[in-house]
Amino acid sequence: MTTTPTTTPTTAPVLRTDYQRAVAAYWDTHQHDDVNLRLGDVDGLYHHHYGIGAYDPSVLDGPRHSREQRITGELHRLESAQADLLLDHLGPVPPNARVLDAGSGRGGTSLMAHQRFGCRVDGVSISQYQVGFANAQAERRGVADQVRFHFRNMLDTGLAAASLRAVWTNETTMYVDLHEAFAEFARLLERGGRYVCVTGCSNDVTGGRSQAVSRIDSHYTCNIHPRSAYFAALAANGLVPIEVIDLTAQAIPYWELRARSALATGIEQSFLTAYTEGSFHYLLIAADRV
Ligand code: GPP
Ligand code: MG
Repeated sequence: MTTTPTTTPTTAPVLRTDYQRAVAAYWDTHQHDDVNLRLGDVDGLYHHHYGIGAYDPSVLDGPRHSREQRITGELHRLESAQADLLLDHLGPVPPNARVLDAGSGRGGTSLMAHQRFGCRVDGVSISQYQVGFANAQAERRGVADQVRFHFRNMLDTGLAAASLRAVWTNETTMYVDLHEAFAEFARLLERGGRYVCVTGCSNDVTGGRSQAVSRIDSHYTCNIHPRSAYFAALAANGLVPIEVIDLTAQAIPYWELRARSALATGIEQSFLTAYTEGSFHYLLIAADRV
């Protein structure tokens, strides 16, 4: 782990609950996940989130021997488009600002943020494997002095209060209690700082958790929250939404293309069912710290 002058040592262990230990074990042992490694190999940005936007149908045509390569490139393009959209909503981030990627995975979104803003980026993850992988990517790109990944819990980052211009979570809030997470993000953000959340959430209107949503939870060892829980927890923690975008329709083509790829993992149909039946939404929420 990289230590920095702005992360203070905490005495509390990073992993505090059996659930957190199970989640860390899941990511620590997912080291040969082809769907994420093959996509990341395209340009060295390794993501752990899904894609948005229409795919180019021509990738399904043409020579058979290069079909998978075309699909892989297209899935990766859609995942990077998702990260770009998230970064579009961080507001102005000057090069001397600091930002946090809460649940930073293999580092893709953090590296894109540094590329775009030239600012200092810290990422935290409870998977030591992911932290090591992401720091190696920052080294390879020659930005390890500006983009650093830490084995830390997003609920207790050890970063200084009011030190950050922006915080984001890119499909990671389904692993945490929203009140605990948003309390920590509110502590870290300067007044007027921006929090951006991209997440899948269940639909309060259709009632309890659908079978498709339950399958997604069990596939990833996560706990998808209802839509209402996000807005209640934001409001309770001084985070005031400025924009909410329902990305559900834009999320579907990625899953349709992925279902036709040799990299499909078996969870594709659950996302397609959940999105099309309306029991699950894919949202971007941008909120300001007041
Ligand atoms: C993708 O990770 C994201 C999660 C596991 C969190 C769950 C997200 C929801 C919107 C419910 P990944 O890129 O490692 O998944 P996969 O291996 O399936 O591509
Ligand atoms: Mg993935």
